[in-house]
Amino acid sequence: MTIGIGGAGSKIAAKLDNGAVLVNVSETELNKVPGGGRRILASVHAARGQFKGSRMNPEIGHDAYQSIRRELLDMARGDMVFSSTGGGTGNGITTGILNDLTKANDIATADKTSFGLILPYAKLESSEFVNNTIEFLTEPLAAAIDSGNTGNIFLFSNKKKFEEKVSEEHYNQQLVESLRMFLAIPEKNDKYRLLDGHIDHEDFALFMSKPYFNHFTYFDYDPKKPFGDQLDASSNPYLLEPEAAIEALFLLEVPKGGDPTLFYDILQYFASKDVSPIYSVVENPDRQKPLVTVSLLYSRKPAELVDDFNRISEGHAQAKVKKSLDQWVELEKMEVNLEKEARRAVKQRGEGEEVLATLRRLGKL
Ligand SMILES: Nc1nc2c(ncn2[C@@H]2O[C@H](COP(=O)(O)OP(=O)(O)OP(=O)(O)O)[C@@H](O)[C@H]2O)c(=O)[nH]1
Ligand SMILES: [Mg+2]
Repeated sequence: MTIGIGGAGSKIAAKLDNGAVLVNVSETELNKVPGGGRRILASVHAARGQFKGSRMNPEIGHDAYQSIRRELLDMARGDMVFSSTGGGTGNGITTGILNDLTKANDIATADKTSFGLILPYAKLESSEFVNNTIEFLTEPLAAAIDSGNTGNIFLFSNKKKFEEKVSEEHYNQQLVESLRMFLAIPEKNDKYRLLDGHIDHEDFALFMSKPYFNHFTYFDYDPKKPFGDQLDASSNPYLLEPEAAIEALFLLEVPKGGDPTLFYDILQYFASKDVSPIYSVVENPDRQKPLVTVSLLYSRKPAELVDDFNRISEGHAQAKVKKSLDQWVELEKMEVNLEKEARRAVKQRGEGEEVLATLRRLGKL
């Protein structure tokens, strides 16, 4: 089952799963979402009906979480939850879920909840969205991951949507299709002739239950070129860029009669990174060229996470993100950020390292 919370979360969950449970504090918003299954209206203390959203205020969402807490926690077991991090409803309610997971003991593998989070594109989106996101990443999300009680976290980005001016509907469709490629791995193992390795539903569920960030991608694999170069050039544009992988999984689909030994080079690449992936190789008669679907699990500390978010924002948005950091992140983390900012500025102006040294001496860094 899939759960969609707030505007973005509901629209994306409903596209992925016709039986998705959709949650909002606004009846109007709930009724507008096409597809999906059951609707749950979380109650805020409104005098006359609930037709408004949380107006970008996560406190309202968090408040409303109390009214659906038990039901939602129950449903979220072994499930995938979608939400944006910028608005009030999705952020507030998902914060509630994450805080409760952080406090829980011994969540079984099969009961872990994975999260699909939609991050704003700070360069063009409002600073409320940016502030809410930074608070969400550094506090409830970081704590929940540290507790080891979540499953995979997928950090979707709206960068491509804004840069390429894609309609919301179309973008959601592309994002969901991309996610489907990854989620289809166990079914493809059932459906196609297995040539080597094996990823069954249990293996896949175990992988999904690990408390790391998941960056998955897929591309036509050219066995004559180094796998690593192709992987680096093919990161998924709907997700934040990955960091060094801790664990990995891949499915290689080769055409009919294709070479079933191509995967050894991929294994070797991962071995050079000290990663032993789980994998499988199948024969897909519909393919003309080998296709590989890869997933990397990686870990980030809160400050680094904000930095990743910062990196996709670019240009003048840096200032906006930094202003928000002043509010939310302790001094130590900010210093790291200032140093980076200074480095970037110095490089841009073509000045040398000595400027940095001077700034440091003056106590500006
Ligand atoms: N990709 C994508 N992003 C969306 C969509 N709808 C909203 N967003 C993004 O999500 C953020 C806003 O969050 P919403 O999900 O609309 O907010 P909410 O959780 O409903 O909270 P409130 O509206 O404040 O009550 C912004 O970054 C938007 O760009 C969508 O359908 N697709
Ligand atoms: Mg909304």
